[in-house]
Amino acid sequence: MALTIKNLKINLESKILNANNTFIVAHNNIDLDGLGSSVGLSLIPTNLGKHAYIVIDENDFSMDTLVQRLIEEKCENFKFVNKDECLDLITGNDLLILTDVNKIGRTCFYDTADAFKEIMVIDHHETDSTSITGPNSYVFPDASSASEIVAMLLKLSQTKYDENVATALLAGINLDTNNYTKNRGSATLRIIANLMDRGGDDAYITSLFMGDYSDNIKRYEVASRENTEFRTFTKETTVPIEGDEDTSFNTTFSIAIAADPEIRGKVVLAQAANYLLDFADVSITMANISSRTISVHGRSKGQINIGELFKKVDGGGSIKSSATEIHDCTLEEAKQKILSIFPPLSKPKKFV
Ligand SMILES: [Mn+2]
Repeated sequence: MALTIKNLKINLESKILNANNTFIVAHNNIDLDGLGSSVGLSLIPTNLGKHAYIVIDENDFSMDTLVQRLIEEKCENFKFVNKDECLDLITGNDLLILTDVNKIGRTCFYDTADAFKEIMVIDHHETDSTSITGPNSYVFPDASSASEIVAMLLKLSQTKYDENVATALLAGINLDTNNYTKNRGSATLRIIANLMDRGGDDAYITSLFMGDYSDNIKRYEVASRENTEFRTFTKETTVPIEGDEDTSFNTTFSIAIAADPEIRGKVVLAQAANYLLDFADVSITMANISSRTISVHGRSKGQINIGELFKKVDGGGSIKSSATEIHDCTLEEAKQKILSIFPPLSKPKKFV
């Protein structure tokens, strides 16, 4: 079958009707195009009397702030689930749609693709050897964005949608075309006009990007010179040598820790930890998120397993990223508690 929106519509509708549930997932670290196209796509199963779920498996401190705001302000009525909730809902006869991505490895289902009976791909990125290909893969590299493809699909299927969905789709196109200036063909421009006719709010999208400035700048406030100190610690690395005695050497690692006396949000603390990791092997940020709770975020370049270390303070995470909360103590006490999970540390160095 030729790769056209019409064929996509026919194939998609029959797959949806044959499945119990439809799950929609974008790439990890979902962006506005992933969100806009997911929201638009979810209308198709709903219109066919089927359940549709959008899977976003990010914890609340790592999600793109623009995506978070668009979800809160425009997409509240959609069914969002995380990966675990999705796996609980699976019946054995379900459809997974990848949007804005064509590789299962770039989604949260990298290890659980087998749970779905059918997988479809709707995307605009070029494919390579690790992409999902075949008759259920609809990749249109000439489209500006996944949102453009989905807007065309909704138009073709005469699906009705409100101004919030139009805005979400427009936001996806806006992001991927750099405010409608690059990668857009005449088809893109027609879809942009159509979405604006349907109430797509470009002024809102522009304000979304402006608001990102305020969120972004806060990371530098958290990681200010006043709040941040650097320390080092050493760790032994053992090198096994075949048929000989192992040899070892000590490596010195740096850690940057920022303790901010202001009340902060988790997103900002996570962004500040990411920022500080440019300057150290491990970064920690912390601040009160309420009067009695301190939120702590850790990042590592990978040589130090930060998730493992955070287990000692009731936290969790992975080798490179972790978080925990500490209750009913001062910021300084919380800081000492976090520093104590590391090997003996050097004296602090500040750059005030
Ligand atoms: Mn995209």
